[in-house]
Amino acid sequence: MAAGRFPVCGRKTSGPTQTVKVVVLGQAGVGKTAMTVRFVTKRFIGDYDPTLEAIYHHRTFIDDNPVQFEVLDTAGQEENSLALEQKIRWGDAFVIVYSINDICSFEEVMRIKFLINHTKGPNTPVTLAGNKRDLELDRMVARLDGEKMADTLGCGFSEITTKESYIEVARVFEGLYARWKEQTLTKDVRCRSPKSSPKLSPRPHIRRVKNLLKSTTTGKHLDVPSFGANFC
Ligand SMILES: Nc1nc2c(ncn2[C@@H]2O[C@H](COP(=O)(O)OP(=O)(O)O)[C@@H](O)[C@H]2O)c(=O)[nH]1
Ligand SMILES: [Mg+2]
Repeated sequence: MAAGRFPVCGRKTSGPTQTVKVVVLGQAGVGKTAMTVRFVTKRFIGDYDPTLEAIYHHRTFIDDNPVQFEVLDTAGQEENSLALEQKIRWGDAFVIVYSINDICSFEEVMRIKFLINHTKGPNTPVTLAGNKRDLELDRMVARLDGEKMADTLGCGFSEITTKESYIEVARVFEGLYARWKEQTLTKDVRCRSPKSSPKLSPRPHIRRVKNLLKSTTTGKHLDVPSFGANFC
């Protein structure tokens, strides 16, 4: 991708583009699609086909570094563990979404995290997002319970309202990126023997990702350009 396609923020950029593959997981109806589209376009769009499953490509800057997000928005419907595992295998980092007005969606969090641990290992970067904070009157999950759950599972936590705040949604992805980066750096330091080359192995080419996902999703790829400079 040409560097010139990045929004110009009047800042110097540093380093090559980093690509992070994020999988958005959670029960149907919690707002996964709304959240993903909000992140990518800044807009809140009320209703989506609940069976929609797609990968969104989004380029942005975080701390002056160009970052390419590839976000797999899962449908989360009647998902058996095996199908879910295939999608988890594809990702580098994960957002588990529940809805603060739906206790069942909160109970699902544990199962999803267990699957991530099982498939990718316990140190995989994960963040928990309690969505629909604007529906305070219908709240069924206390904020404290969300925090406790995140502590127990060893992941990040935030309560957000996708409907009312773009910035809260952006922070979820930004925070997850920070976790992923930290994790990747730690892994590099651990894996690099004194004699080995400091070169990082290249990330898989996008075509390979498409092939990888052919059997796991409906395979739609939406290349959505950044709308303005998100972090300017
Ligand atoms: N009140 C409120 N509704 C939301 C919010 N986020 C999503 N929704 C609504 O929740 C419903 C399900 O959203 P959707 O993104 O399709 O959920 P998904 O099945 O998890 O992808 C839609 O009617 C959205 O408009 C939010 O933050 N607040
Ligand atoms: Mg959806």
